[in-house]
Amino acid sequence: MSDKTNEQNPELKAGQFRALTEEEIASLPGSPGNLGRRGFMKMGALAGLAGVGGTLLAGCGRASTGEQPVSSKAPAPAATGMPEDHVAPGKLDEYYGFWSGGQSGEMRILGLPSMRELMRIPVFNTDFAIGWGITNESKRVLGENFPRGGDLHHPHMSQTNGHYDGRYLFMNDKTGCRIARIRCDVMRTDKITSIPNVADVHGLRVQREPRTGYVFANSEFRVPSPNDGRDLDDPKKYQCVFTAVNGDTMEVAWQVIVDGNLDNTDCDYDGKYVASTCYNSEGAVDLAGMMQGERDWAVVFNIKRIEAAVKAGKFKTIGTSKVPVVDGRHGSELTMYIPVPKNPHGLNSSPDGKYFAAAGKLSPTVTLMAWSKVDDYFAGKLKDPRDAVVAEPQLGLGPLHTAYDGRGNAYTTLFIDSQIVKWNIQDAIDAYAGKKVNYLRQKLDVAYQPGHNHTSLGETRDADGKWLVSLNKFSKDRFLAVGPLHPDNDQLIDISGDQMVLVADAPVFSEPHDSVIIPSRLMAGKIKRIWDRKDPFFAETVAQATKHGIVLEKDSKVIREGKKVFVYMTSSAPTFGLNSFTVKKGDEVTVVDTNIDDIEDLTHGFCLSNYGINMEISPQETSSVTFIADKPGVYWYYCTFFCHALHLEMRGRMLVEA
Ligand code: RUQ
Ligand code: CUA
Ligand code: CA
Repeated sequence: MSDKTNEQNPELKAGQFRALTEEEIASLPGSPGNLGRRGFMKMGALAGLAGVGGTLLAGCGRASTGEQPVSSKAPAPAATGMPEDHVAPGKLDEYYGFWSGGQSGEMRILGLPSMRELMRIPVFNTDFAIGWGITNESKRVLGENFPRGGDLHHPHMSQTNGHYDGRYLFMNDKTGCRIARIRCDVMRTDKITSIPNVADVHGLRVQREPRTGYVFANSEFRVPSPNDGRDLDDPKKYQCVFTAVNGDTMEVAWQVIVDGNLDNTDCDYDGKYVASTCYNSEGAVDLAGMMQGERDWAVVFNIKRIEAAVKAGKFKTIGTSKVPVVDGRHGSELTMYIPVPKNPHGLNSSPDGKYFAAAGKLSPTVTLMAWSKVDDYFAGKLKDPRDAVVAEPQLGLGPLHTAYDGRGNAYTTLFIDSQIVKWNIQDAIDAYAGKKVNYLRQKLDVAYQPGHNHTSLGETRDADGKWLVSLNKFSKDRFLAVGPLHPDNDQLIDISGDQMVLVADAPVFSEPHDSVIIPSRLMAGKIKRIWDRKDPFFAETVAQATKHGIVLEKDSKVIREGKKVFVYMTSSAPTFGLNSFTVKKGDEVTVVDTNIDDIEDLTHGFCLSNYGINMEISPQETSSVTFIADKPGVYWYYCTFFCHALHLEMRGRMLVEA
């Protein structure tokens, strides 16, 4: 590899990461060095703490009729100077946002506070732009016969001792019953694991302590066990299992059978417990049935006891799966069922490591439970699991998810009220104990109907209390019309002061459920600017070339093995190593292209006309694709990433003999 300098930053060698300078960091919105302007931007924005009635709409009628709140009680900052989310041209964002892409199946990277979309990372979907689902390298990750799509809900970054560690992002595919891992150094999906014995995978979280460790996944839909045609219409025999996956090997470690179902999940900060909400304790298969009980529950899993049970062989397996499955239904010493009203949804641990909150959804309350009481329960010192509850504040209609600022406050989305409610944890605890205190701090109208919310670093010990995003399911009138399908509206809210201040609306394509917000300084130096030739992502392709005596960095050559043809070529702006190659109709052709340019941002593509093939080949990357040359004739391949003044001339011919 040559020692060329990086063209954009001449002081750096190619591939070196250029971190923000102190000066640049200080100039970013929200930086300590920039507090003057920030303070100046704080406007009144007081929202009324009008009484929260105990009335509860039956279901979410107002949401589905699309009725809107009349006015926003919290206006955006006045147009004096630059808005707080303004990131000047050439400046870098202070935070990364890793955004779920919902049923698009992809993950997205945003910059905060600008809310600019920086990149899309295909995960469960196919993507022609980079050839995800087309290249051999991506198919090795996706597996044989992969479903061509997925419903990605919850991205979470790996942690060490309750701090983000920049190694991996993990996420679920609700429809395809899978979890995926993205390598943060190259921002590429590197493993996808299918979860057995489940009908979907919804809630997902990572172990915080001592590290990730386990990745925990919920199945929400109850099905027969095994789901092989037995007990088809006998819902009493349906079940859900909770799953722990080893985040290093991505193998399923163990599963736990539960009563009811499992919705969202989160774990503690001590590595001892993980908890999930259940909204279908009724075991119903219709809407009315699932809303029958006034309470459902949160179920807590005792990780050490489950590991011990598995080790002692106290498990079974289901169907053809070899995964150990333990029984955690009522009466088991592995679990604790804490009654919670009503059809609870989000489950969120507080960054002080003390509490976890279940949002009531059909109850106007959030139920706050203490991990220390869970300790007491498993030690036999607490008889009634309900005594783990330390607060149950009344917040408003349709509480779904709660985020934290690290200063003792919690922020809960109210789906039906279209609001974020800020409340104080200690005051809520005192009120539950009978003191006369107002735990409500502010209600902020959001537009409209929020699902998840997320604070910067709020799911770690480092919660910094700067930003909150409200991931709103409806945008209605907030953007230019684009057809009957509307974008979602992700709103950026400044929470650094006493009052929440709405800062920006950001339209997003369906349907981000969840996101994590991570300081860019934490990722500094961790993200590669060009590929390493030894990268495992294409190691198998390199090994195959070596068997053919090919040195990918210099050889451009065709090798035939019977009806299999291997076409090796380099790419270097603005030429492919092969100007043409010839195959016969019916040959199985494998094109292996290596980008030998080692200049940052100099990506090539290989697109083969009329064959439905395109792939990205970034600097120092090798990409390959295998197809049947089933149409005789001349087929041009051309470069799809603008790489040079003669980019259009970067092309060649595949000649297919009849
Ligand atoms: S959970 S808001 Cu997957 Cu709430 Cu979507
Ligand atoms: Cu290579 Cu465009
Ligand atoms: Ca229920």
